[in-house]
Amino acid sequence: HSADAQRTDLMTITRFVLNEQSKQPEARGDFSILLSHIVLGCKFVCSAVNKAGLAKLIGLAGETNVQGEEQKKLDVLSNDVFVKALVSSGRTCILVSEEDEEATFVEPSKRGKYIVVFDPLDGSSNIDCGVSIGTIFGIYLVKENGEPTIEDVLQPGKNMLAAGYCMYGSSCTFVLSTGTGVNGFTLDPSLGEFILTHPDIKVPKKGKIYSVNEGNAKNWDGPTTKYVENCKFPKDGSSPKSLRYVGSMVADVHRTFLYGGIFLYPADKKSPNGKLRVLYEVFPMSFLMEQAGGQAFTGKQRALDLVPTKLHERSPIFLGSYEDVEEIKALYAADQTLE
Ligand code: P6P
Repeated sequence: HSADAQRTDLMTITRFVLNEQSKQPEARGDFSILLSHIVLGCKFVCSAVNKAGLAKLIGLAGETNVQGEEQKKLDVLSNDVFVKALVSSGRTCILVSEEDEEATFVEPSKRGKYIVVFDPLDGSSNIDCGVSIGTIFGIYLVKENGEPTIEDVLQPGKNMLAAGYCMYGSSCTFVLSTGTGVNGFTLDPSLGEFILTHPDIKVPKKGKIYSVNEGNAKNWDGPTTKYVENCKFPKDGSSPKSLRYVGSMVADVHRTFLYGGIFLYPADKKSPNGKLRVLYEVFPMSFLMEQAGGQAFTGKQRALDLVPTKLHERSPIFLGSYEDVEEIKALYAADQTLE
């Protein structure tokens, strides 16, 4: 009987968010409507990404189709879909995308109270070899009721109302937090619905995996070098950690949520602010990681306390299991005292 009950009690993401929002007395459904448009965008991208492999044969996105027209690259196509979905939701006023140099200010007639920062297809360089990629997004409330300005976007990550990502891999997984924990949903293609499959995700307190591009080791600073050294040659006689690095942030961070460990994209001599972007990579993943009981650190401070000054600003990031991040925080603190 219980198996039957489970099969018929489908907790879709739409139902889940409506439940969550019904607990907010002042909620008028705007957030649920916004989220449903983000979910629509992800379903479209999931379908387009899954067809990408066939693109070579049938000339879809990123290839020249049979009429010899250059099809849009998947990341450009995904960006177009998200911008149109978010504008048409009537719930947004400013959009910041990895794909667009400037912010999009929604026309007054379609304006709502939310700001969405997003990377429509992060890791898209991995599409051709079939590695998982993803959409990452964060949601802020506009600060002032007057004319929206870029100042409304440059808010610390701790001001985010919600954040999430959708990973296009062996299955399509949508991970979301609206500030009361983290939940994972898997797309059931036969229903076209995201179903709750990972309720209340908590990152293990300590992990056995470190995730970093060791190819940058020559340029790392002292604390990162020491930390990675400890992962490989533990001083306390414990067994060495495993290295897992996909090179696609959504895949590396999703594994960290489920298996624990630490993901690092440190600063190095070539890129003093690291590579990952603050607004739509570092903040959403840091928001989620804290909601799942983990930590996110920039090498200098709690990642969510960072106040961005430019739209596409970068920051070093160390995020994952609480205790693993504590260790690298201690190494950076010790390094400060030496200066
Ligand atoms: P590297 C993908 O290009 C990306 O933006 C992230 O998804 C990923 O974590 C990172 O860059 C990988 O960078 O320098 O290790 O190839």
